[in-house]
Order: sequence, then C-alpha cells, then structure tokens
Amino acid sequence: MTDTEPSVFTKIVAREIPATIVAEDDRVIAFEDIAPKAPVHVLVVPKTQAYANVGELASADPELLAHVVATARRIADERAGGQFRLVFNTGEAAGQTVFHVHAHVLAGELQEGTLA
Ligand code: DGP
Repeated sequence: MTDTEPSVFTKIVAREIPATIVAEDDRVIAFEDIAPKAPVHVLVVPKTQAYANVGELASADPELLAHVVATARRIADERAGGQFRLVFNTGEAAGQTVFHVHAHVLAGELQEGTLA
C-alpha cells in the first residue's frame, strides 16, 4: 500500500465502499467486520492510513492510539457490558491482511480456532 493507493478502510471512510458504521469522529471510524468471528466484531480504524500497524502508530502518535482504545472501550460498553478482547494483528505471519492499522473489538464467544 502506498499513500497514493487508498486502503480498503480509507475507501470506507470516503463512503466509496459500504460498511455498517457504528461510530465516527474526526480521527477514527468504527464499523462491523465484514466476516465476523464473534457476536460483536467491530473494527476501530484511525482515518489516516499513515500507519500500517499498531507499533508504528504507538511510536508516531500515542495519543491517537489511546483514542482508538477509548473508542473500542466505549463500543464494548454499549454492546457487551465492557467485556471484550482488543486484537491488533501485526504482520502477515500474524494474520494481518489490511496494512492500515485497525483494532478488532471482539465480544461474546469467538468462532472456534480463531483469535480474530
Ligand atoms: P486483519 O486480518 O487484522 O488485517 O483484519 C482485516 C479485517 O478487515 C478482516 O477481519 C476483514 C475486514 N475487512 C476486509 N475488507 C473489509 C471490507 O471491505 N469491509 C469490512 N467491513 N471489513 C473488511
């Protein structure tokens, strides 16, 4: 992915791809995962695609990372009584497929054999 090539999540931010959006502000967007692995499976995504993964985000903009986590917590409060898993797949070998940093918010029983 390059800066000139919008990621799939940037296309969702731009409403070029439909998604079930559950929260949005000037810095982040949250929407239902297209292939849910649990009864609650929401992705929380910084609107900028400048960071490929959580490590890059943590180094460059810890305040934005904190905002991603706070947004995840609020969604889990609303949908799952605040009991949730937060997963950042980092790297292909760890199952990352979209290299625009995103948090998986998972609640309820996970599909067998999956982490996210
Ligand atoms: P990861 O493996 O951590 O990179 O997760 C990427 C997630 O993004 C995966 O669970 C499926 C989800 N996803 C990919 N494309 C789309 C899409 O077009 N719409 C939505 N809602 N989710 C998508």
